[in-house]
Amino acid sequence: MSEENIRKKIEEALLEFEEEELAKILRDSINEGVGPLKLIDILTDVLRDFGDKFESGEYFLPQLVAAGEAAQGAIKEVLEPALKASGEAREPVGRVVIGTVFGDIHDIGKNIVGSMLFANGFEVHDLGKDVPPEEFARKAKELNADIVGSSAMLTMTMHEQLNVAKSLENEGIREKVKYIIGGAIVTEKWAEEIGADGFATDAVEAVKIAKELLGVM
Ligand code: B12
Repeated sequence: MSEENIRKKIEEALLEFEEEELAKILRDSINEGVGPLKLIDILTDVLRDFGDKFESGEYFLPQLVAAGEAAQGAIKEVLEPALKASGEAREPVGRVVIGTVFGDIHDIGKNIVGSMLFANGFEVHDLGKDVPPEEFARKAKELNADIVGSSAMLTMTMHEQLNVAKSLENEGIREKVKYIIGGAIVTEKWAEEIGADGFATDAVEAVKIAKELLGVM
């Protein structure tokens, strides 16, 4: 199968939210000798394209979310093990720990940010939703993360973003990591108030800021 064909099939599977079909396409391509790194490049390129189409209004949010989830599932199931086996793993541009703050179960935006960071070469450790502040700090320390990102969608839970900053201090890693925040209620003023290194109102901006903070082009 040519690269163009693989891309087309991946795109179709993502549009149909077919995680199993996607996994099959990736497995078949690997069996035909296509490297897992190449497949990640194709897959992330398709995801980036979906992101652009969402921004321009061509695709809708559920498509973006479902595509992101299907891609993440297939990457974990097929590509990550294949990469490990082939020894082809590349150095990530940075390591990110991300999650939705304690008391908050909104995770659609956070998942999109995670997918986009992954698509742009970051190693992403997603802690999920309703994550206690200490967990962000503990995981960031354990993994020697470069960036910690927290998402908050409720007025009621935004103070937890401050608690994450405090936990990073308590763990003694606040100076070592860049802390970025996001979510519908987050403003530049709030980011400044809690001493965050950056904030973003969408996933494209989040990638831009993450790269800038690490000096990656
Ligand atoms: C979907 C949704 C839900 C779903 C969540 C499903 C899920 N799996 O996420 C459900 C139904 C569960 C839900 C529940 C509730 N919700 Co709700 N929900 C929404 C809704 C409609 C959309 C949110 C969304 O997904 N937006 C789309 C994504 C793509 O945008 P985003 O989240 O903003 O993310 C982008 C950016 O913010 C940024 N970003 C996000 N995270 C991060 C992280 C980092 C590090 C960075 C850099 C950037 C970044 O990039 C993202 C991608 O572009 C909003 C309304 C709205 N318009 O925001 C209300 C809303 C957030 N919910 C609200 C409320 C009140 C609730 C409930 C309390 C309702 C209730 N009475 O039970 C519960 C809370 C439960 C809880 N404890 O969390 C209010 C919050 C009001 C406020 N100011 O506090 C809102 C604003 C609705 C409203 N107008 O009243 N909700």
